[in-house]
Amino acid sequence: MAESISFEEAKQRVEELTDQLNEYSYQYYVLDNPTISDSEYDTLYQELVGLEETYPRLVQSDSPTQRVGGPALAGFEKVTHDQQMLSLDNAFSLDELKAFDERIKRLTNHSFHYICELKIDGLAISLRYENGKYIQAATRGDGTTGENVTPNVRAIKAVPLKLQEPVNLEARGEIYMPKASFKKLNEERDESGEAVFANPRNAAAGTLRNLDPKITAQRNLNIFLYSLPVIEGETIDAQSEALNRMEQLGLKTNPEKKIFQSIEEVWDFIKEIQEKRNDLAYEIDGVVIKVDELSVQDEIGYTVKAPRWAIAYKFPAEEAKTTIRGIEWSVGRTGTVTPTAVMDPVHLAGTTVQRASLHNVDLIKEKDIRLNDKVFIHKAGDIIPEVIRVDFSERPAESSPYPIPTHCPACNSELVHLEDEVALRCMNPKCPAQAAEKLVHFVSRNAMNIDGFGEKLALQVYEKELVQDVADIYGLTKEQLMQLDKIAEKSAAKLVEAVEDSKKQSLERLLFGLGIRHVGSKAARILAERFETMENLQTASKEELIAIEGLGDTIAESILAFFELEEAQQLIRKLQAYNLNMAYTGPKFSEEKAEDTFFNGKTIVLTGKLEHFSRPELKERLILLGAKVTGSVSTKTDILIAGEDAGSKMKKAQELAIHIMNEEELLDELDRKG
Ligand code: 1X8
Repeated sequence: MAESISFEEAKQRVEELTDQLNEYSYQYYVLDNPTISDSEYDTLYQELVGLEETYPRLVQSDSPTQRVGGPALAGFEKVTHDQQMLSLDNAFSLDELKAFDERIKRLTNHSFHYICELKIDGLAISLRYENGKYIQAATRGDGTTGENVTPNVRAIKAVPLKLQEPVNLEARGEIYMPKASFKKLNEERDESGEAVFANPRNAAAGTLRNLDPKITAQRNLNIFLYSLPVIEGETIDAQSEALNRMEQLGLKTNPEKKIFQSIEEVWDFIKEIQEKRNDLAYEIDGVVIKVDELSVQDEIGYTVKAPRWAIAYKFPAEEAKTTIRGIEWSVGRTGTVTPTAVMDPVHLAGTTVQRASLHNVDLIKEKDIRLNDKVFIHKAGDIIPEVIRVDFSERPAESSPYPIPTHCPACNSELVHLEDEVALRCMNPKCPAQAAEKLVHFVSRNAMNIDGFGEKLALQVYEKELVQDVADIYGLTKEQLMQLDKIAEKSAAKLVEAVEDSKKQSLERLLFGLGIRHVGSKAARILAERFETMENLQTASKEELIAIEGLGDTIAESILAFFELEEAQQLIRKLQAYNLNMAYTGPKFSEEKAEDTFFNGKTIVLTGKLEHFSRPELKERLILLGAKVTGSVSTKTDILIAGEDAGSKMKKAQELAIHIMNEEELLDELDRKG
């Protein structure tokens, strides 16, 4: 289609698609009100990608394809804020709020209102738009100078690339990670052996300060804007008006806001919000109370640090106090040694808590946590129990600093504290704790998914020395299994069968099961689909790995490092000797792929109107068959698939004597079996 229309027509269509897609995105991410299906969106998106590939000059700065365009950065540049980004004074009680109210009434004789908004627990951000186009995002930094995080923030879908009107403005707000996304991210990180984030705020900060916008794009950050320090050519009279104006322009604001006459009404609102706090999809740490009228705000003025016309009421943290009874050290499958505090059971935010992750040794030192200390605990992101601080006033006189282990609790080899890591690590590749955890992981549901082979059994066969590494489970006999606790002949036979069956599992499960650092189940699937066999992956170059959408440098490097290890090569040979399947047999293109398809490895260009396929549909199908689909005809092109009204691409293909295929032939080829 694209080729049969003129440049001018393509230009018009690109602009139309860009606007349309931005509008859908706005409805979905800002208004939380999707108006088309994901697949409809995707079809339009792919059409835009196709046109932009053909005519790169037509790519608009606000094109949705530009959200994750750029390369990873080397570092962040500094941005000086035109107006300082101030902090807020805090209040912790009704009395403090009343004092705030009285102070304000001393500073103005005018009547005014209070506007209440939620205090989002995220990272302050400043966004700038010129002519309605997104041009810059900067972190708060020290209030005067922040960091330029423009590419990362562009990857956040709730940030519009273009406003509803061509205005120049600066808006400020808070970037946050929803609780559910935080939970999911940490589960994935845990699964792939990466350090988990302590709370949603840290996860958001870590994501935003990451140099690769691709990572930001994967992480589901979100935003609420709450102030409009600059909007050129307009007069805004009140905070409530600023919020409405931002909403009108397409900037996402928080719906929970209300205007009141008195501080008593404000207090009722605070109580109401406190009740709902745990039901919100994101973390808040209080309510911000502002004088609504800007003329009164100006009259009241500022201290050096904060406005006098606003205050943050901070919720009392949901905390509990208990006693540390012990610290357990566990060795993960990648050798990280992590401490867990064991405490007297205590009730906290709806559950009984007895254990809290201490994350790493540095945290124990930092907070100076000792045995028998009384500590305050809370739940990060409403989910994860954490030790906040020690109550030093109750520390027993005879207490001494907690001795950090120097040797692995499982194998006694010396622990190391790697330069760039917070974790203590056992470097012994034969460490039994690591091996046992590796085995637990290998048989687990998302890996080889061996029926009946749970964690307990995995630990038992390891302890009984029936296996040394994951490959050994394929040599287990019924008789050996019957020696174990609670395993009768029948279940032993079933287990042997389940183990045997698992040899057929598709490559991605094996890859994930091997526990390569940073390779979670998602990355494993991408790798398996792309490389198809273990051998292809083992011989892949760094360039090939990095080129894959959805994989970053870290994963690529980790894969290369893994396959270079002699132990890894040996393990794979051993698994091969047991006849494990080492190819991708996953869903989707398995039937077609199993046959040596005609399109595999070919570079293909699509042109003209096709009767039976939409362009994106066909493109995806061809890619799944191993083809590379590009936008323009060159000497590298193997096949031009030409529909009705094919234009310049057809001509060029003829000149270059490239194989031209019509829709009929295409259908024949796709239907061909064997
Ligand atoms: C910080 C925050 C403000 C608001 C919400 N969340 C925050 N973290 C708001 O005004 N709705 S204002 C603010 C500040 O001025 N430092």
